[in-house]
Amino acid sequence: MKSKILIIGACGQIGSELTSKLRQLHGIDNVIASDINTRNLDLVNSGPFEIIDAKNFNAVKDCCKNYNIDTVYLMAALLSATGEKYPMEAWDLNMNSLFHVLNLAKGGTIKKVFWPSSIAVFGPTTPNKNTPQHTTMEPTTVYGITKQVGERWCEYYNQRYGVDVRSIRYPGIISWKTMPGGGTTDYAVEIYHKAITEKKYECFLSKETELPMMFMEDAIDATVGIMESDTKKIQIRSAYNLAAISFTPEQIANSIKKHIPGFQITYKPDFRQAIADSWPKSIDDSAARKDWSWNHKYDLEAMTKEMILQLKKKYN
Ligand code: AKB
Repeated sequence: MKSKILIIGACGQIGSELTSKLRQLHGIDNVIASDINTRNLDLVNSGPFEIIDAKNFNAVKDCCKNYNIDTVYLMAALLSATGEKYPMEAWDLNMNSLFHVLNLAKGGTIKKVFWPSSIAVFGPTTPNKNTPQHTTMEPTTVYGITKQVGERWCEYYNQRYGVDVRSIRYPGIISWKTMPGGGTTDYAVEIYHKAITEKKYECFLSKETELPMMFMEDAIDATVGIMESDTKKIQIRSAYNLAAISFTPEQIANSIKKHIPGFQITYKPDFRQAIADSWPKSIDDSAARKDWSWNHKYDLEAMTKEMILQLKKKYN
């Protein structure tokens, strides 16, 4: 039997591409996209769409019942930089939306949940090179706190109530279709757009700030991969470390210069520098590779080639 899927936060950076992929796999009418507004019209017009506030339990429940939903991907969240500006809103959205879907799964309305965690669960006391799956986690951002607490709740609902919840710790995600919003890793998307449109970019992180990153196609493969794996393979019910590439602003700029020789980068670190400094430089994701055969395809050079190719078409 085909899954009936609800994506909450479908207009966002990952949600929009996840919706397209799941519609290819499961059929347009089996994937219901939802968001708090209709800001992404291409997405809204591409199949069934509902306006849902993820904080509203009854709205989420009614939608699940009306469409006979069995699987929910909860992609709505306030990210690290926005979360620092609106701490209570970040806590409210990130935690309550998670409780809503976990409780719908606990009550039997839905069967399976995907909830994204993040490298933001780690903090300054975490070993920052090849960060292990199980390690010290003392996040310094509100976003990181919500993700760390969320992981504990996911594991609790799985162990105590048998809820089939699956999660990965996304690094920064780079894509050309939809812009990210409110994250610390957003520079790695903005830089490509500015390289094409202005041949220059002022980076809000310092040139040597190394962070874990991933091309969108790999992130979507990982998301679908963990959700479609046999449940016995999912040994970790908090969230899996996930990695592909790590680079600094200087390294990504050098990779862009191979395609746009006149490109210039300058550096003006702001409040996001402290957030980036508290996160790992690289991640050990061997558990995900072993348990459910995760593998990435894109390195920095392959990603830059694709980003520049697609963005040139878009801006032309
Ligand atoms: C952010 O920068 O806040 C996000 C993340 C790493 O979770 N992209």
